Amino acid sequence: MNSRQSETIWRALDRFQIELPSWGFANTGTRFGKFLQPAAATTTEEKLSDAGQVHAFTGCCPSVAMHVLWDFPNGEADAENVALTAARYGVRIGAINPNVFQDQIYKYGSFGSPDENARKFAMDHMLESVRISHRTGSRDLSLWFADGSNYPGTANIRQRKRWFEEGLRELHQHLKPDQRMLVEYKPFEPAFYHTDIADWGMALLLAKAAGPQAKVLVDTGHHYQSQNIEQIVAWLLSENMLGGFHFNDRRYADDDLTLGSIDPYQVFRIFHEICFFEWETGTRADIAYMIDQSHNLKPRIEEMIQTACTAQELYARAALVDHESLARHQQRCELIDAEECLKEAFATDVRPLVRDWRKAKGLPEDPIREFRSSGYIERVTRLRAEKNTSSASSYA
Ligand SMILES: [Mn+2]
Repeated sequence: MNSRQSETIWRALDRFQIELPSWGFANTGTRFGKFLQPAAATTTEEKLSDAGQVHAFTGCCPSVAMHVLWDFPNGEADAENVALTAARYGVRIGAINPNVFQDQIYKYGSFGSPDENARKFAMDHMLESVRISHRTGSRDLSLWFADGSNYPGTANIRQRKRWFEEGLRELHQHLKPDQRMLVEYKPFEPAFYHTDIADWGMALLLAKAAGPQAKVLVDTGHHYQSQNIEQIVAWLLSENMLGGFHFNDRRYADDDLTLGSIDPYQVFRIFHEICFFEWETGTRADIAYMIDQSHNLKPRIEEMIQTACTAQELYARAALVDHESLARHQQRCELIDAEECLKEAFATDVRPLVRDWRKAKGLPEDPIREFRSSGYIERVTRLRAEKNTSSASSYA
């Protein structure tokens, strides 16, 4: 590796940060059940403490996405306290995730429900989430809707779209000028016939209808088999509508597996489209990288460290693509040479340089090993084991 390449990797590592999900530290599972871990976080404070560990050992996870229903049991009243707690553990509050799918009132939807009371209930929760974001200093409001229907003919799809447009437009008016709302899409589940925001095109149209501070959020697990996610990313970039990612990997459906565990080349290709865009335009894309994973078997903190390190490596490899050569080969339709530009960067082992970078930043060269020997897990297991013996009722 020449010095120009090392510099490229170094700069990439300096700028790459990825947000942790608070719900990734609690006992989560599948719809068939949960296997409880004695060290899993049982309170908001414990989640933030665990997130603080991930950041302390990796140096690239300074913020934590929060889930309003699970992390702010008293709603707005908890906001300042949660923000202070985060600071005490060396992290800050990131994206605020409202929950408009768990309450019984949402049986037939939230913003898309035919029941006016359900739509109003959802809006009230959204507005409280915005107020929470103001008090925690969070920039992004991250929106995912479980709305949809299970059987043909049971829902007025166009009417529901109008309700979504109205709801999102109203919500947008409550954002501060520097805030954003991110609209996430998902093709199916929990609804199995239609979901109201099923793909990136629908999310894009709704974000545009909502207002200029609304962008699209791409959850990598929310696509059909073999869908070209990096093309979606390239299109959203060119429209200045890519707001952020929920990263995870999948094999069959929305499996929420560890990023890059099944198809690291997919993650690399997504990062490549972003780095290529930035090289070509000379601008930094304003993208919130977030993890949205649920590990029912792996130890949670270690898995988050593993995810952050994987993301760093894949991002660094994508930054390594020789953009000048690639652009030239593309222009001349030199197919093999162009493709090899990507493969060359993807095949580069950046791990020695990542270790050097960590050393220079005062971070452990091997974060997982260092975390294991820190004694943290043994300590929190003693404190939490008993609380973790009874099955919690909510998802996280
Ligand atoms: Mn997601």
